[in-house]
Amino acid sequence: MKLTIRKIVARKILDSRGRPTIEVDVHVDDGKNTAFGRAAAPSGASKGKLEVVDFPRGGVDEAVEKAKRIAPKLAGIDAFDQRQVDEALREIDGTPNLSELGGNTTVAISMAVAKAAASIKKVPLFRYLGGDEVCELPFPLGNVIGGGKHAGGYAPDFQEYLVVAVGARRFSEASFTNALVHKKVGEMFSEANSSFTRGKSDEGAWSPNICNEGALEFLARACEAISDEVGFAVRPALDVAASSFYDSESGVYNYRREAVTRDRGEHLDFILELIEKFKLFFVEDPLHEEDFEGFAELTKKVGNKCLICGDDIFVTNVKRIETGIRLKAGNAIIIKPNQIGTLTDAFKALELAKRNNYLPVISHRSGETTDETIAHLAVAWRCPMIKTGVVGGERIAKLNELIRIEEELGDRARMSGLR
Ligand code: 2PG
Ligand code: MG
Repeated sequence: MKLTIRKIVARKILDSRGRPTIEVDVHVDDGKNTAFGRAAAPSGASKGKLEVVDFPRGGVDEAVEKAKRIAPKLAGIDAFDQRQVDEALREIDGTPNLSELGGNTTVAISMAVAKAAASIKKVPLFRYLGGDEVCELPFPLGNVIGGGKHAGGYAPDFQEYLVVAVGARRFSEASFTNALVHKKVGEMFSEANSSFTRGKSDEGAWSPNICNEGALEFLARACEAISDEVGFAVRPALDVAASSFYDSESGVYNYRREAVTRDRGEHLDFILELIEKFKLFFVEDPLHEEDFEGFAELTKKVGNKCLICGDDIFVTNVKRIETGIRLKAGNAIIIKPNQIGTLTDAFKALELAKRNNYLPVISHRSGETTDETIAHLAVAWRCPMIKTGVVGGERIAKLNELIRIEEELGDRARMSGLR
Protein backbone atom coordinates (compact mmCIF):
# COMPACT_ATOMS: atom_id res chain seq x y z
CA MET A 1 0.00 0.00 0.00
CA LYS A 2 1.26 3.49 -0.85
CA LEU A 3 1.58 6.18 1.77
CA THR A 4 0.75 9.63 0.44
CA ILE A 5 1.94 12.91 1.96
CA ARG A 6 -1.14 15.13 2.04
CA LYS A 7 -0.03 18.19 3.93
CA ILE A 8 2.95 19.71 5.70
CA VAL A 9 2.27 22.16 8.50
CA ALA A 10 5.33 24.14 9.56
CA ARG A 11 5.84 26.54 12.44
CA LYS A 12 8.51 28.58 14.19
CA ILE A 13 9.18 27.29 17.70
CA LEU A 14 11.72 28.04 20.44
CA ASP A 15 14.88 26.05 20.90
CA SER A 16 16.63 25.58 24.25
CA ARG A 17 18.58 28.83 23.79
CA GLY A 18 15.35 30.68 23.10
CA ARG A 19 16.23 31.02 19.46
CA PRO A 20 13.78 30.22 16.70
CA THR A 21 13.82 26.88 14.91
CA ILE A 22 11.47 24.94 12.68
CA GLU A 23 8.96 22.26 13.61
CA VAL A 24 6.89 20.41 11.00
CA ASP A 25 3.87 18.13 11.05
CA VAL A 26 3.65 15.80 8.09
CA HIS A 27 0.14 14.46 7.41
CA VAL A 28 -0.16 11.21 5.50
CA ASP A 29 -2.80 8.74 4.37
CA ASP A 30 -2.58 5.19 3.10
CA GLY A 31 -5.98 5.17 1.38
CA LYS A 32 -7.67 3.87 4.52
CA ASN A 33 -6.25 5.70 7.49
CA THR A 34 -4.59 9.02 8.19
CA ALA A 35 -1.74 9.86 10.56
CA PHE A 36 0.83 12.53 11.19
CA GLY A 37 4.41 12.79 12.34
CA ARG A 38 6.01 15.76 14.07
CA ALA A 39 9.69 16.68 14.21
CA ALA A 40 11.79 19.73 15.07
CA ALA A 41 15.33 20.61 14.06
CA PRO A 42 18.12 21.49 16.53
CA SER A 43 21.01 23.90 15.97
CA GLY A 44 24.69 24.03 16.82
CA ALA A 45 26.86 26.79 18.29
CA SER A 46 30.17 25.23 17.31
CA LYS A 47 29.32 24.14 13.82
CA GLY A 48 31.58 22.39 11.37
CA LYS A 49 32.49 24.63 8.44
CA LEU A 50 31.20 22.04 5.99
CA GLU A 51 27.82 21.31 7.52
CA VAL A 52 24.83 21.94 5.26
CA VAL A 53 23.32 25.41 5.64
CA ASP A 54 20.75 25.32 8.44
CA PHE A 55 18.26 27.90 7.18
CA PRO A 56 17.73 29.84 3.95
CA ARG A 57 18.77 33.51 3.85
CA GLY A 58 15.45 34.67 5.27
CA GLY A 59 15.94 32.47 8.34
CA VAL A 60 13.29 30.36 10.03
CA ASP A 61 10.39 32.45 8.64
CA GLU A 62 11.45 31.73 5.08
CA ALA A 63 12.03 28.06 5.95
CA VAL A 64 8.51 27.81 7.39
CA GLU A 65 6.94 29.35 4.28
CA LYS A 66 8.90 27.07 1.98
CA ALA A 67 8.15 23.95 4.02
CA LYS A 68 4.42 24.59 3.76
CA ARG A 69 4.64 24.52 -0.03
CA ILE A 70 6.55 21.23 -0.33
CA ALA A 71 3.72 18.72 0.18
CA PRO A 72 2.32 18.84 -3.39
CA LYS A 73 5.82 18.21 -4.74
CA LEU A 74 6.06 15.02 -2.66
CA ALA A 75 2.53 13.83 -3.41
CA GLY A 76 3.55 11.28 -6.04
CA ILE A 77 6.04 9.58 -3.75
CA ASP A 78 5.45 6.60 -1.49
CA ALA A 79 6.30 7.96 1.94
CA PHE A 80 7.21 4.45 3.13
CA ASP A 81 10.20 4.84 0.83
CA GLN A 82 12.33 7.12 2.99
CA ARG A 83 15.18 7.16 0.51
CA GLN A 84 12.90 8.43 -2.25
CA VAL A 85 11.45 11.10 0.03
CA ASP A 86 14.91 12.29 0.97
CA GLU A 87 16.16 12.30 -2.61
CA ALA A 88 13.12 14.34 -3.60
CA LEU A 89 13.84 16.85 -0.83
CA ARG A 90 17.37 17.24 -2.16
CA GLU A 91 16.06 17.70 -5.69
CA ILE A 92 13.49 20.28 -4.63
CA ASP A 93 16.26 22.18 -2.85
CA GLY A 94 18.55 21.90 -5.85
CA THR A 95 21.77 23.05 -4.11
CA PRO A 96 24.62 20.86 -2.83
CA ASN A 97 24.51 22.35 0.68
CA LEU A 98 20.72 22.61 1.00
CA SER A 99 20.90 26.39 1.17
CA GLU A 100 17.61 26.90 -0.68
CA LEU A 101 15.32 25.16 1.81
CA GLY A 102 17.80 24.89 4.68
CA GLY A 103 19.12 21.60 6.06
CA ASN A 104 17.03 22.11 9.19
CA THR A 105 13.89 22.29 7.03
CA THR A 106 14.74 19.11 5.15
CA VAL A 107 15.84 17.20 8.23
CA ALA A 108 12.65 18.12 10.10
CA ILE A 109 10.51 16.97 7.14
CA SER A 110 12.60 13.84 6.68
CA MET A 111 12.22 12.85 10.36
CA ALA A 112 8.52 13.78 10.45
CA VAL A 113 7.82 11.61 7.37
CA ALA A 114 9.43 8.61 9.10
CA LYS A 115 7.42 9.32 12.25
CA ALA A 116 4.18 9.60 10.26
CA ALA A 117 4.94 6.28 8.53
CA ALA A 118 5.66 4.64 11.89
CA SER A 119 2.46 6.09 13.30
CA ILE A 120 0.27 4.70 10.51
CA LYS A 121 1.88 1.30 11.03
CA LYS A 122 1.24 1.70 14.76
CA VAL A 123 4.81 0.88 15.69
CA PRO A 124 7.40 3.02 17.49
CA LEU A 125 9.86 4.82 15.27
CA PHE A 126 12.81 2.66 16.35
CA ARG A 127 10.97 -0.46 15.20
CA TYR A 128 9.76 1.09 11.97
CA LEU A 129 13.33 2.05 11.02
CA GLY A 130 15.22 -0.80 12.66
CA GLY A 131 12.93 -3.79 12.36
CA ASP A 132 11.58 -6.20 14.99
CA GLU A 133 14.92 -7.61 15.99
CA VAL A 134 16.56 -4.40 17.30
CA CYS A 135 17.07 -4.59 21.05
CA GLU A 136 20.32 -2.76 21.87
CA LEU A 137 20.42 0.39 23.93
CA PRO A 138 23.20 2.96 23.53
CA PHE A 139 25.47 4.16 26.33
CA PRO A 140 24.61 7.78 27.12
CA LEU A 141 27.50 10.19 26.88
CA GLY A 142 26.65 13.09 29.18
CA ASN A 143 27.93 16.63 29.40
CA VAL A 144 29.02 17.53 32.95
CA ILE A 145 31.18 20.66 32.56
CA GLY A 146 30.79 23.14 29.70
CA GLY A 147 33.23 25.57 28.17
CA GLY A 148 34.21 26.88 24.75
CA LYS A 149 31.37 28.19 22.62
CA HIS A 150 28.77 26.70 24.97
CA ALA A 151 29.78 28.87 27.92
CA GLY A 152 31.46 32.22 28.54
CA GLY A 153 33.70 34.23 30.84
CA TYR A 154 36.32 32.14 32.54
CA ALA A 155 34.97 28.72 31.67
CA PRO A 156 37.49 26.31 30.09
CA ASP A 157 38.40 26.41 26.39
CA PHE A 158 37.45 22.77 25.96
CA GLN A 159 33.80 22.60 25.08
CA GLU A 160 32.51 19.54 26.90
CA TYR A 161 33.69 17.45 29.82
CA LEU A 162 31.70 14.28 29.45
CA VAL A 163 30.94 11.13 31.40
CA VAL A 164 30.11 7.62 30.25
CA ALA A 165 29.08 4.85 32.63
CA VAL A 166 30.80 2.11 30.64
CA GLY A 167 30.07 -0.59 33.23
CA ALA A 168 26.33 -0.02 33.43
CA ARG A 169 24.10 -2.98 32.61
CA ARG A 170 21.03 -1.00 31.69
CA PHE A 171 20.34 2.27 29.95
CA SER A 172 18.42 3.69 32.88
CA GLU A 173 21.26 2.74 35.22
CA ALA A 174 23.77 4.47 32.93
CA SER A 175 21.65 7.64 32.71
CA PHE A 176 21.16 7.90 36.46
CA THR A 177 24.87 7.26 37.00
CA ASN A 178 25.70 10.15 34.67
CA ALA A 179 23.30 12.28 36.68
CA LEU A 180 25.09 11.28 39.91
CA VAL A 181 28.41 12.41 38.43
CA HIS A 182 26.83 15.70 37.33
CA LYS A 183 25.46 16.28 40.82
CA LYS A 184 28.75 15.30 42.46
CA VAL A 185 30.77 17.69 40.32
CA GLY A 186 28.34 20.50 41.19
CA GLU A 187 28.83 19.77 44.90
CA MET A 188 32.59 19.60 44.52
CA PHE A 189 32.67 23.00 42.78
CA SER A 190 30.51 24.52 45.51
CA GLU A 191 32.79 23.13 48.22
CA ALA A 192 35.96 24.25 46.46
CA ASN A 193 34.80 27.77 45.73
CA SER A 194 32.11 29.63 47.64
CA SER A 195 31.66 32.04 44.73
CA PHE A 196 30.58 29.23 42.39
CA THR A 197 27.13 30.30 41.18
CA ARG A 198 25.97 26.86 40.03
CA GLY A 199 25.72 28.46 36.60
CA LYS A 200 25.24 26.18 33.63
CA SER A 201 26.17 26.26 29.99
CA ASP A 202 24.03 25.65 26.91
CA GLU A 203 23.68 21.92 27.45
CA GLY A 204 22.96 21.99 31.18
CA ALA A 205 26.59 21.30 32.09
CA TRP A 206 28.22 23.24 34.96
CA SER A 207 30.05 26.31 33.79
CA PRO A 208 32.68 27.23 36.40
CA ASN A 209 35.62 29.59 36.43
CA ILE A 210 38.30 26.95 36.06
CA CYS A 211 41.22 26.04 33.83
CA ASN A 212 41.13 23.25 31.25
CA GLU A 213 43.04 20.64 33.20
CA GLY A 214 41.56 21.66 36.55
CA ALA A 215 38.07 20.87 35.27
CA LEU A 216 39.25 17.43 34.21
CA GLU A 217 40.64 16.79 37.68
CA PHE A 218 37.24 17.48 39.24
CA LEU A 219 35.49 15.30 36.68
CA ALA A 220 37.92 12.40 37.07
CA ARG A 221 37.60 12.51 40.87
CA ALA A 222 33.80 12.55 40.63
CA CYS A 223 33.89 9.60 38.21
CA GLU A 224 35.98 7.62 40.66
CA ALA A 225 33.75 8.46 43.61
CA ILE A 226 30.58 7.54 41.75
CA SER A 227 32.19 4.43 40.30
CA ASP A 228 32.92 3.28 43.89
CA GLU A 229 29.37 4.09 44.89
CA VAL A 230 27.65 2.21 42.02
CA GLY A 231 30.19 -0.58 41.76
CA PHE A 232 31.07 -0.37 38.08
CA ALA A 233 33.34 1.64 35.80
CA VAL A 234 32.48 5.27 35.07
CA ARG A 235 34.89 7.05 32.77
CA PRO A 236 35.61 10.68 31.88
CA ALA A 237 35.62 11.91 28.28
CA LEU A 238 36.07 15.18 26.38
CA ASP A 239 34.80 17.14 23.41
CA VAL A 240 37.72 19.49 22.79
CA ALA A 241 35.94 21.18 19.84
CA ALA A 242 39.43 22.27 18.82
CA SER A 243 38.32 24.26 15.76
CA SER A 244 36.71 26.79 18.06
CA PHE A 245 40.05 27.89 19.50
CA TYR A 246 42.33 27.19 16.56
CA ASP A 247 43.73 30.21 14.77
CA SER A 248 44.12 29.16 11.14
CA GLU A 249 46.19 32.22 10.26
CA SER A 250 48.95 31.59 12.75
CA GLY A 251 48.38 27.83 12.90
CA VAL A 252 48.23 27.69 16.70
CA TYR A 253 45.70 26.77 19.34
CA ASN A 254 44.77 29.75 21.48
CA TYR A 255 44.14 28.65 25.03
CA ARG A 256 42.38 31.83 26.10
CA ARG A 257 41.66 30.60 29.64
CA GLU A 258 45.35 30.05 30.44
CA ALA A 259 46.61 32.81 28.12
CA VAL A 260 48.92 30.42 26.30
CA THR A 261 49.20 29.30 22.72
CA ARG A 262 50.24 25.81 21.68
CA ASP A 263 51.45 24.92 18.24
CA ARG A 264 50.14 21.77 16.60
CA GLY A 265 52.76 19.50 18.15
CA GLU A 266 52.42 20.96 21.63
CA HIS A 267 48.66 20.79 21.45
CA LEU A 268 48.72 17.18 20.31
CA ASP A 269 51.13 16.24 23.09
CA PHE A 270 48.94 18.02 25.64
CA ILE A 271 45.85 16.07 24.52
CA LEU A 272 47.81 12.84 24.61
CA GLU A 273 49.01 13.63 28.12
CA LEU A 274 45.42 14.26 29.28
CA ILE A 275 44.21 11.01 27.71
CA GLU A 276 46.84 9.07 29.61
CA LYS A 277 46.72 10.95 32.89
CA PHE A 278 42.93 10.87 33.22
CA LYS A 279 42.30 7.58 31.39
CA LEU A 280 39.89 9.29 29.04
CA PHE A 281 37.46 6.93 27.38
CA PHE A 282 36.64 9.19 24.45
CA VAL A 283 37.98 12.42 22.97
CA GLU A 284 36.05 14.31 20.31
CA ASP A 285 37.52 16.83 17.91
CA PRO A 286 40.96 16.88 19.54
CA LEU A 287 42.38 18.67 16.49
CA HIS A 288 40.85 21.31 14.24
CA GLU A 289 38.51 20.26 11.44
CA GLU A 290 41.03 20.19 8.59
CA ASP A 291 43.76 18.28 10.38
CA PHE A 292 43.11 14.72 9.16
CA GLU A 293 46.80 13.91 9.65
CA GLY A 294 46.74 15.10 13.25
CA PHE A 295 43.70 12.89 13.90
CA ALA A 296 45.55 9.96 12.33
CA GLU A 297 48.67 10.59 14.39
CA LEU A 298 46.75 10.78 17.65
CA THR A 299 44.67 7.70 16.79
CA LYS A 300 47.81 5.73 16.10
CA LYS A 301 49.43 6.90 19.31
CA VAL A 302 46.52 5.99 21.60
CA GLY A 303 45.77 2.68 19.87
CA ASN A 304 42.60 1.21 21.34
CA LYS A 305 43.04 2.94 24.71
CA CYS A 306 40.73 5.79 23.80
CA LEU A 307 38.09 6.55 21.20
CA ILE A 308 39.21 9.42 18.98
CA CYS A 309 36.01 10.84 17.58
CA GLY A 310 35.45 13.22 14.67
CA ASP A 311 32.55 15.68 14.64
CA ASP A 312 33.39 18.95 12.83
CA ILE A 313 35.95 17.11 10.69
CA PHE A 314 33.39 14.60 9.29
CA VAL A 315 30.12 16.59 9.51
CA THR A 316 28.15 13.34 8.90
CA ASN A 317 29.31 13.60 5.28
CA VAL A 318 30.25 10.48 3.31
CA LYS A 319 33.01 12.24 1.33
CA ARG A 320 34.68 13.54 4.46
CA ILE A 321 34.38 10.14 6.13
CA GLU A 322 35.98 8.48 3.09
CA THR A 323 38.97 10.80 3.46
CA GLY A 324 39.16 9.97 7.15
CA ILE A 325 39.05 6.23 6.47
CA ARG A 326 41.79 6.52 3.85
CA LEU A 327 44.04 8.42 6.25
CA LYS A 328 43.04 6.38 9.33
CA ALA A 329 41.89 9.56 11.06
CA GLY A 330 39.99 8.68 14.23
CA ASN A 331 38.12 5.55 15.27
CA ALA A 332 34.74 7.01 16.19
CA ILE A 333 32.33 9.43 14.56
CA ILE A 334 29.57 11.79 15.63
CA ILE A 335 26.36 11.40 13.63
CA LYS A 336 24.15 14.49 13.61
CA PRO A 337 21.26 14.27 11.14
CA ASN A 338 21.00 18.04 10.78
CA GLN A 339 24.67 18.33 9.74
CA ILE A 340 23.74 16.58 6.50
CA GLY A 341 20.02 17.33 6.13
CA THR A 342 18.18 14.01 5.75
CA LEU A 343 17.77 10.69 7.53
CA THR A 344 18.97 8.78 4.46
CA ASP A 345 22.21 10.75 4.26
CA ALA A 346 22.84 10.40 7.98
CA PHE A 347 22.23 6.64 7.71
CA LYS A 348 24.64 6.34 4.78
CA ALA A 349 27.33 8.13 6.77
CA LEU A 350 26.73 5.85 9.75
CA GLU A 351 26.84 2.65 7.70
CA LEU A 352 30.04 3.66 5.94
CA ALA A 353 31.64 4.48 9.29
CA LYS A 354 30.51 1.19 10.83
CA ARG A 355 31.78 -0.88 7.92
CA ASN A 356 35.18 0.67 8.54
CA ASN A 357 35.20 0.08 12.28
CA TYR A 358 34.43 3.61 13.35
CA LEU A 359 32.21 3.63 16.41
CA PRO A 360 29.15 5.78 15.64
CA VAL A 361 27.82 8.17 18.29
CA ILE A 362 24.47 9.73 17.51
CA SER A 363 24.31 13.24 18.89
CA HIS A 364 22.13 16.16 19.92
CA ARG A 365 23.09 19.78 19.22
CA SER A 366 23.76 22.46 21.81
CA GLY A 367 20.53 24.22 20.78
CA GLU A 368 17.85 21.55 21.15
CA THR A 369 14.13 21.05 21.39
CA THR A 370 12.19 18.33 23.16
CA ASP A 371 12.15 16.35 19.91
CA GLU A 372 13.13 12.78 20.80
CA THR A 373 13.88 11.39 17.32
CA ILE A 374 17.57 10.69 17.94
CA ALA A 375 16.68 8.37 20.83
CA HIS A 376 14.87 6.15 18.33
CA LEU A 377 17.62 6.48 15.75
CA ALA A 378 20.18 5.28 18.29
CA VAL A 379 18.27 2.01 18.76
CA ALA A 380 17.13 1.56 15.14
CA TRP A 381 20.62 2.20 13.79
CA ARG A 382 22.41 0.27 16.55
CA CYS A 383 24.57 3.17 17.72
CA PRO A 384 26.65 2.09 20.72
CA MET A 385 26.56 5.61 22.16
CA ILE A 386 24.26 8.62 22.24
CA LYS A 387 25.50 12.05 23.19
CA THR A 388 22.59 13.99 24.58
CA GLY A 389 23.48 15.72 27.84
CA VAL A 390 22.60 14.77 31.41
CA VAL A 391 20.02 17.25 32.66
CA GLY A 392 17.62 19.83 31.25
CA GLY A 393 14.23 19.27 29.60
CA GLU A 394 15.51 19.10 26.04
CA ARG A 395 18.23 16.59 27.07
CA ILE A 396 16.07 14.34 29.25
CA ALA A 397 13.49 14.23 26.44
CA LYS A 398 15.89 11.84 24.69
CA LEU A 399 17.10 10.03 27.81
CA ASN A 400 13.61 9.40 29.11
CA GLU A 401 12.47 8.19 25.71
CA LEU A 402 15.28 5.63 25.80
CA ILE A 403 14.20 4.58 29.29
CA ARG A 404 10.72 3.96 27.81
CA ILE A 405 12.21 2.04 24.88
CA GLU A 406 14.24 -0.07 27.29
CA GLU A 407 11.07 -0.83 29.22
CA GLU A 408 9.21 -1.72 26.04
CA LEU A 409 11.98 -4.11 24.96
CA GLY A 410 11.65 -5.89 28.29
CA ASP A 411 13.81 -8.97 28.71
CA ARG A 412 15.26 -8.57 25.24
CA ALA A 413 16.86 -5.21 26.05
CA ARG A 414 20.62 -5.16 26.33
CA MET A 415 23.39 -2.60 26.24
CA SER A 416 25.33 -2.43 23.02
CA GLY A 417 29.01 -3.36 22.89
CA LEU A 418 31.31 -0.39 23.13
CA ARG A 419 34.23 -1.85 21.19
C1 2PG B 1 29.19 19.24 19.55
C2 2PG B 1 27.80 19.79 19.72
C3 2PG B 1 26.88 19.07 20.62
P1 2PG B 1 27.10 22.08 18.78
O1 2PG B 1 30.13 19.97 19.24
O2 2PG B 1 29.37 18.04 19.64
O3 2PG B 1 27.36 18.85 21.91
O4 2PG B 1 27.79 21.16 19.89
O5 2PG B 1 25.71 21.59 18.62
O6 2PG B 1 27.20 23.47 19.33
O7 2PG B 1 27.87 21.90 17.51
MG1 MG C 1 31.46 18.12 18.98
